[in-house]
Amino acid sequence: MSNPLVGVKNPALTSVWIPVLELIENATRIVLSTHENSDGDGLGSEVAMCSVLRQLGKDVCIINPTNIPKNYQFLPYLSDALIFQEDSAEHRKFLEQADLFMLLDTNHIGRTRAMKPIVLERQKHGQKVICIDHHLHPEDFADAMVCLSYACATGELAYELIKAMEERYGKTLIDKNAAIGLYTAIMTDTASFKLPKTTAHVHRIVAELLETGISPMEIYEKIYNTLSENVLKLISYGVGSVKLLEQNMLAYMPITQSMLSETKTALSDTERLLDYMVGIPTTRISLLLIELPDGRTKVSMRSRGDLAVNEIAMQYGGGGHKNAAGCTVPLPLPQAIEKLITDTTNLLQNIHNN
Ligand SMILES: [Mn+2]
Repeated sequence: MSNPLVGVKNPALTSVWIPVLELIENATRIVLSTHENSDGDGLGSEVAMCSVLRQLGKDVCIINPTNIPKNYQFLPYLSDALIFQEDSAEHRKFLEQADLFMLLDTNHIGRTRAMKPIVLERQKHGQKVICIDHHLHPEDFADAMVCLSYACATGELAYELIKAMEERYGKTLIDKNAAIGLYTAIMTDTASFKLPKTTAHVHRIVAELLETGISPMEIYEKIYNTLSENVLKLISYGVGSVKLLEQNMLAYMPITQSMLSETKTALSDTERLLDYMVGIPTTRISLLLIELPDGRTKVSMRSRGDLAVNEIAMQYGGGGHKNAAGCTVPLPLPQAIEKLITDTTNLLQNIHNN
């Protein structure tokens, strides 16, 4: 297995991609996948890779562990994507017959849920595994892994890979479909080009994508302007339950199962609730705590500056980035709130004392 590359700044990109390019070249049937509860980055990167690999004559199938959120279903190729069912012989066949499994936007194979044991078993019999991601702390499971945390999105790395493929095959591969995927990946993971990793280089990539003729307004409309009356009601409940602590440096929003059931909304409808707390300029840490049906609590965190909330997430088996992380705490909502308030208050105080 190759050594994962983590946090390398300005790597000699072509050489980084050589093991990946070789595995792709030798593959005929390729399965693309991303993490459970997929997002715009994972899905957009799948879409881009699907377009490019099909242009190279590969047999490509997208298989995801969980449903594709409604607002991303407009993306090309996703209407044919499989949502993996463990008991489906057909799904297993697609996964088992692939000679290459390409995982995007997570570096933990467990986040493919029921696909994990099958992929690892097939790997023992020669199926190759590629992992492309930009999160910290990768697991060592892939035959070729490019995990670079300087990247604003997996889509940025998928772009670099596609450029390396263009060079290798001497042809243009970023068509409109690939550009829609990459644009979606980068736009969503940079929170519309405003998070810290949105470099001049990222804007140059986006400029190239726009030159294919894609419409930023149309993509934004489809992904973000999707509020329903139900979601609006959930937002009002959420915003109404925000609490501010520590001189307004810490904000948290509890979401109960009854709020979700009363408003007929789902976990995926809670995605942007954090923005209301981040929008308060005094907040250094914002927490969204969602009561799960099984009694545990899903926690999403955002922070500003040097406050590494991924370290808190890791204590509960989660992870993410320094300023954006998540985990599932094995406690009911009220206890999880208490625990997370203690953890985040300690983090705030440690920073203050240093
Ligand atoms: Mn990502």
